[in-house]
Amino acid sequence: MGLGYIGLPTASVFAANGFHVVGVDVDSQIVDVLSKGQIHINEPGLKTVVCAAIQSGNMLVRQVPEQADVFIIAVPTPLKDDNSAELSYVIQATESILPFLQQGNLVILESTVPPRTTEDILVPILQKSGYKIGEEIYLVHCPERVLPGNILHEFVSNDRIIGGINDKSSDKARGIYEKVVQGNLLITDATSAEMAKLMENTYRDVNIALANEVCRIAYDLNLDALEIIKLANMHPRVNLHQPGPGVGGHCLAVDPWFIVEKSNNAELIRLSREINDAMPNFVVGLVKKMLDQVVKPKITVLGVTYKGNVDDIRESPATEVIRKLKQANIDVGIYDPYVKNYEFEVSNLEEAFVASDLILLLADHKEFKYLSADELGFLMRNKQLFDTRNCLNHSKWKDAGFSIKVLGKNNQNS
Ligand code: SAJ
Repeated sequence: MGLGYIGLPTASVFAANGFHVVGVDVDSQIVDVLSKGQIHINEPGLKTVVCAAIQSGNMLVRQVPEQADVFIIAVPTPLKDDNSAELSYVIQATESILPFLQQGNLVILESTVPPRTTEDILVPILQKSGYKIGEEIYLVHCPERVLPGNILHEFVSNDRIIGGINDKSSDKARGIYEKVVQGNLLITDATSAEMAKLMENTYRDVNIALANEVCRIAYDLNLDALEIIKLANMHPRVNLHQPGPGVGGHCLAVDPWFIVEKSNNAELIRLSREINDAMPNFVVGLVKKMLDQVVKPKITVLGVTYKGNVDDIRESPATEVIRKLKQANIDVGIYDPYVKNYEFEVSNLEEAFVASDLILLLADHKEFKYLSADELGFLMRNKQLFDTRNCLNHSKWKDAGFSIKVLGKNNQNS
């Protein structure tokens, strides 16, 4: 149920391992695209696995569910405006399988959800089938843990948490996942599985907030935050993450709020979210300083996705950065080879760079390493580069006459 970033790889990997899979998505366009042998997601290797699954006959795509032994729910759980979880897709998907449930079926919730969702929301919905949940219908939360950009590998090799509403449910789910997962299968209860999943991304979000705070403190103290983080990380038990223009994507920027929603004690978790959400504004402040001598400035934004080498713009900090630049009457040209449909116009390389006063790199796509500093500098009015991901070869850009700023490296020209 759900053929998105998680559901589609999940469906096709099960099909590749000999399962008969019916991939269901309510979006008719997605079903059309997949039926034609195309895919709607940019993920390395995925197209090959999906095409093979469909051609082998092991995978069908449909808009409505049908009878099965196992139902896997992998639909989105976005944030509502008040930062609580929007569970309507999970609820609709669960309700839609009710007419097809048969005794002995296993229902697996893979979507990331606030703690207690499986017990408090899914159990009552499934009870409407008339079956005893846990005795006649089995139910587990088995959170996905794969990294966008490396999904197919991690799906098979990562350890997997299986949280059953009872032992029988966990045993059933273990029997399914052990056929495709090479990592360990970690058995627990449903609510612990929900909370453990959220803590994985919360750990990362809090750690990045700490790195972003070091970055901001370093500006106060005239220090190089990247050097400080590098030195601190030489200690065997320290692993500070990297500062950046903000934390995006559908995981780190969202999941910690699911804990905040459920407990007033989630103070550090809430503050970390706020620190990371403030980074776009911090970056825009630095950009304005770099342009304070320029009349009617134009900026070239390189990369608008939430991280490099993916096409995903969900919760991307770039959107907030661009919005704030435009509010400050700064003309913005955007170049991103991964993105076509975006709320702001994405240009070709030349249009994005012509008469520009500053390059602002926000996502570290691998293609950016091969840009010609000389040719692009020739198009620009002022040659300034602000690399917020510390990912370009700065000496190449410096040789082409650019002045360089790296987020966290304070004012020094490196
Ligand atoms: N980021 C930083 N500094 C860093 C690392 C990341 O600013 O040092 C930013 C990135 O630029 C991006 C955001 O954080 O905007 C999130 O990127 P990410 O690569 O950390 O994670 P995701 O969201 O692509 O995938 C995460 C993964 N979780 C963990 O590594 C704990 C993945 O394994 C999960 O399956 C996924 O969330 C998910 O679906 O929950």
